[in-house]
Amino acid sequence: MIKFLQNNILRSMPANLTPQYLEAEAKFKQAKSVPEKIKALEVMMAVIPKHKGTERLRGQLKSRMAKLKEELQRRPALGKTEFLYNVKREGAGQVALLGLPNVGKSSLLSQITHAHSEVGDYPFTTQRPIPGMMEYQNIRIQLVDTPPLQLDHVEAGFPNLVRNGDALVLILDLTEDPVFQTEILLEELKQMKVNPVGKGPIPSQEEGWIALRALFLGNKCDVKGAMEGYRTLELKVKEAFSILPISAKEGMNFDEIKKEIYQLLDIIRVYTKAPGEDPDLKEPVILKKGSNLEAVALSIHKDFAAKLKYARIWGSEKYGGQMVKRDHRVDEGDVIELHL
Ligand SMILES: Nc1nc2c(ncn2[C@@H]2O[C@H](COP(=O)(O)OP(=O)(O)OP(=O)(O)O)[C@@H](O)[C@H]2O)c(=O)[nH]1
Ligand SMILES: [Mg+2]
Repeated sequence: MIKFLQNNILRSMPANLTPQYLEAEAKFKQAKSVPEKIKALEVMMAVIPKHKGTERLRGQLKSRMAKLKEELQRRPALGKTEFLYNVKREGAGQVALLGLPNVGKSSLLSQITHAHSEVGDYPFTTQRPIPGMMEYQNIRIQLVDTPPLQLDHVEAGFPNLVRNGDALVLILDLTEDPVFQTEILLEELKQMKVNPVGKGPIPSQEEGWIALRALFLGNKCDVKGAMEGYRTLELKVKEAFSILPISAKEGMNFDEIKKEIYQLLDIIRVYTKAPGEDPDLKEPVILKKGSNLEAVALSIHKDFAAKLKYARIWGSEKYGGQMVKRDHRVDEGDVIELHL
């Protein structure tokens, strides 16, 4: 709808609009929040030439402003909660830890990262998202502990947090009917228009929906009888998803968790080197799986991508310093010498 309105405004635009107006209009189109949009629209209304030719456009701007102000009034408290749920992304990827109350999300975050998130033996201990950095080999991945999901209520900002992330970890308490918990989690994700995807390629999505890779963790394996819960859960999900039995309390399977979370991100690490020198294996270049040499150059500097002539590549046994062109696909662990 907004796109339609914008197109409409564009089409009826008279030729004599000033650069200031066009600049404000560009800002308006890029604005993500309602206050930002209002600010840009105010500028547009102030600088638009006021004559007969812009009369219709001025009318459209005015009614757009009225609608935006109405929208702002309708949700006065939203800004603050949304702000709390706006977690700045850091590291190689952002992964949300999701689950029902008391399943051990905060315990896992506190054990596997250096962050602290309060743990309580009562539900609803966590009331806002808490990020922490998980170290995996030579990279860091951001995990975000979240308040518990519940069927009848989703906090404003929660869906955005989930949708803006790179992947999901779904945590189940194996001592409390994990299959039922799974059904609730999947229903919650549906309401957020998030399609969790386990193994295999990411399918294309209907408009408004997004797909995110997801991993299942069955927690509290240290408790007697938990493995029975794990086996029923495994039967239900293992065909479509990766799943691990864990104990956040005892650190069980933490190496596996890290590896699986890394795999959720669909990224690769390559290393660059200068001619005649060894690569720095502590500083990987992180790229989406399927990236090519041009993407390697671009991640270092935008000029590099433009100036790139060829590269020499070392990696899996097939090449040993072979010369390759900019569209050459790179793989995990490749060492690359860029020539400009
Ligand atoms: N035995 C056992 N208890 C655990 C494990 N992980 C968490 N717990 C306990 O389960 C309770 C809840 O743990 P939290 O980490 O606070 O769970 P949460 O999912 O963050 O809870 P909310 O923030 O309320 O949603 C605490 O009493 C933890 O000590 C585990 O692996 N084994
Ligand atoms: Mg918690």
